[in-house]
Amino acid sequence: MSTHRYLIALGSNQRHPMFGRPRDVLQVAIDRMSSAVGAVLAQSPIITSAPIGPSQRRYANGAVVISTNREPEDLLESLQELEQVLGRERRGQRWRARTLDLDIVLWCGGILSQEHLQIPHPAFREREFVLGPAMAVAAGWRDPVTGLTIKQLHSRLTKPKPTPR
Ligand code: A4P
Ligand code: MG
Repeated sequence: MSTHRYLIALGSNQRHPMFGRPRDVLQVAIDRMSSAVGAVLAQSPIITSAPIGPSQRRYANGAVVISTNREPEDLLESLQELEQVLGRERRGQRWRARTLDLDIVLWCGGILSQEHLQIPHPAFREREFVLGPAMAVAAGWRDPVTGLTIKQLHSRLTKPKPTPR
């Protein structure tokens, strides 16, 4: 059985009745990941970010690099179980407020394109709330699609655009 490395993005913008504030929910999720899924090799600081999309509440976001023998589909299943255990209701509209969202951003195996799972995560290059925390744990990790590192993707996203004359 081989070992895989993954970059996982975490987000929460709703309190959990037992675990508390969004940032506390993320910490519980990270602790559970390390006992139920695989070793957490690096953990970013947890940031607060303005919501993208219809939800009004601010998010707590973070990122981890994990090492596990789970294949991508198995990992997605475990992460979805964890989302459910920590209180996410999988009904209603997309992008509603949620206690926990776990996305697989990158995988050491490169590109995976399946109906229910795309790696790299299709939207991560445009999201500062993913690239910011990811910088802290995987700055040199190269996106297999663009060939750019997380650090390069982050500066591409955040550097001011030249104003047209
Ligand atoms: N899926 C496909 N590829 C992946 C992958 N690489 N990792 C599928 C995880 N899941 C993947 O996801 C829907 C389906 O995507 C899954 O069943 C899986 O088969 P979901 O988590 O149920 O739905 P969602 O989270 O509502 O949709 P999505 O597209 O994951 O939303 P995002 O992209 O996660 O965006 N603003 C801030 N500041 N911070 C945030 O964290 N998050 C969102 C949600 C919007 N705005 C935000 C934030
Ligand atoms: Mg998601």
